[in-house]
Amino acid sequence: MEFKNIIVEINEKVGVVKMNRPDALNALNTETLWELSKAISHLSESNGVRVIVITGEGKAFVAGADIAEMKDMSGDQAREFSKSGQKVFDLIARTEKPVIAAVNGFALGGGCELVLACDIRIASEKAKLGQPEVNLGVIPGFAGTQRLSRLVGVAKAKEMILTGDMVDAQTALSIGLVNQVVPADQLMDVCMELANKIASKGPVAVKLAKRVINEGIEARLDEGSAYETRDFAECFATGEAKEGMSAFLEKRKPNW
Ligand code: CO8
Repeated sequence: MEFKNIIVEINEKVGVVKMNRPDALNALNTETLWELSKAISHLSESNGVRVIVITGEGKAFVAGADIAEMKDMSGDQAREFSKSGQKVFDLIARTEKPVIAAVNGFALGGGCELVLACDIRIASEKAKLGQPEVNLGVIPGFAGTQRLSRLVGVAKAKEMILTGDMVDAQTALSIGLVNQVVPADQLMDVCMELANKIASKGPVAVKLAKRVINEGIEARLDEGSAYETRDFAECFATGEAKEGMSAFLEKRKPNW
């Protein structure tokens, strides 16, 4: 697919989305958000693609929502912009395919919120993450107040959001904001290896595992456990469980 502000490539079973507005540090304007939404929908519907990786061109992953575009917004326009960004990030969080954030540099404001919407976060040692909105007289608007506290806990989320301070990659790792920190020149290799590993697993199982974990975060333990039972049974209903277990017993690779 051809876009102006992002590049989409498919490498076998992995779809790669590269945010590509480096002159504005990949800031999210309305057009870029729309393109991101189209790219994620396209990759979600592409049968061969099993995992999606999102990264950024240049020194930023995404340095936030586009400040130049937001500056003169009215309250109503800001409400709509917030809603449309949340919709795109919900699409990422809810797509059946796992999404890996390859955080190559600055992930600030809406960029940090984009990272939060992904399933797994791998950071370059050069990455810096933060919610600096209070420096601009605003608060996070793409669900950062909600996803950051769910991921790192209320105390750390409040510290980051109320001070607007960025954290470096090692600090992000220590508070659970990213899963792993790697040298900058190895970031994409590590992310592609991880993506290919997940892509080699049972596709229905991977899809259902993501879904049930997401549902469980919002639910009581007994409700979440019931969702797990539902999806455990579904693995058997699709025949994937039979193939996986047969392959194990026959000492061969499964044919998904
Ligand atoms: N929006 C627009 N342009 C940007 C942004 C941005 N978020 N970030 C950087 N740029 C532009 C700069 O203006 C500059 O443009 P130019 O070359 O034309 O002057 C270019 O990118 C390069 O940036 P810098 O020269 O500043 O690069 P530095 O290496 O000196 O600094 C920083 C890098 C520290 C990342 C710095 O650019 C910075 O602080 N950027 C802003 C970060 C920020 O505050 N992000 C949060 C934005 S608010 C937000 O994301 C809210 C999300 C929810 C919205 C809800 C809607 C209502």
